[in-house]
Amino acid sequence: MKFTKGNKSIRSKRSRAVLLTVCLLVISGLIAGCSKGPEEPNAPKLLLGFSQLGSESAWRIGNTRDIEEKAESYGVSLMLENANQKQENQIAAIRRFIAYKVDVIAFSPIVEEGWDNVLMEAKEAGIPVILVDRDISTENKDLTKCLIGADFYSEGLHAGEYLIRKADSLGLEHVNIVEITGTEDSTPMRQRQAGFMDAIKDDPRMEIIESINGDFLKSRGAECMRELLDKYGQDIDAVFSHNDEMTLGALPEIEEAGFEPGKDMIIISIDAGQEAIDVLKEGKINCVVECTPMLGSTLMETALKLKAGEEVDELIHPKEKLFSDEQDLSAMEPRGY
Ligand code: GYE
Repeated sequence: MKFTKGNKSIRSKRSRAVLLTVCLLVISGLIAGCSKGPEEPNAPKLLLGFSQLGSESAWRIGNTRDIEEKAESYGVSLMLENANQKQENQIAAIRRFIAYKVDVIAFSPIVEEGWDNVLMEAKEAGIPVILVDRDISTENKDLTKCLIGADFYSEGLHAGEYLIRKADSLGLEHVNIVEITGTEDSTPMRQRQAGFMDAIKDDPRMEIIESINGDFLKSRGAECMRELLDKYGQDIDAVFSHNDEMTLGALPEIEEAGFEPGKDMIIISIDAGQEAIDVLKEGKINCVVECTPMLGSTLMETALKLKAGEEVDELIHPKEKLFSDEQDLSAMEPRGY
């Protein structure tokens, strides 16, 4: 468990501070008849338990870093646990947060199903829960307070709309698409796929010849692409990859098979981390839909509101853009992830 402000010291600091406060109260009460003691100067405003799902991508690493930095700047004491891509580790982390009596729990669920029991335990303990990045699937809507994360459906939709524009500009009559998806049963996988399908479904040129699970990992992106190239070779016109990591794994495979990514095959990715943007500028990727990992400030503000007993918005989507070979990208700011 990573803990950014000494947890053990909090209790002993608290008991010393309580003793001090009591003494000060008695003295000041005796002298001036005053009944209010001073506040403990270094007390954290909030103790937040956050279960991160893993470190599979530049997106995820940027997201963890942003949450750590924002906890620091908002004066929030953060208990951070990394689940290394395992749901059972996330469930165990949430149970530890409950046992520790944190003020607020936040987590990025690796998949959508299977959270009801542990979230019921948090609810019974009276601890509010924030979903970060990904959603859960449950009948019981009041297990969590809100979701702070991207609109994955729109991301998929924008990716599909770009492909239609690109096919128009190249005058393509038929487009064979291979899709490399993210982690099965995760929100971004489900929603990006749904949005993309909806964007292309009424265009008779568009055909998804295969959809394959790349688990959001670079190594899997390479493996999937190798498999697809073996099967379909030059029949592949477009690759829709659910994240930059898998795209960056797939590109060398395409080159090794003797094709020029970005020219012989249209390459579409999601996240828009720095490395993918650099490759987009080189012309090997045609389009990257932005998905921002910078969710830390909104998370801290929302957690502080919940601690104060205030209402919060149920759904908070950050604003996101699309970067492609349709634009002049020479003056782009560094991405920060
Ligand atoms: O696109 C991918 C990461 O849930 C939005 O997870 C996130 C996705 C992101 O591993 O790179």
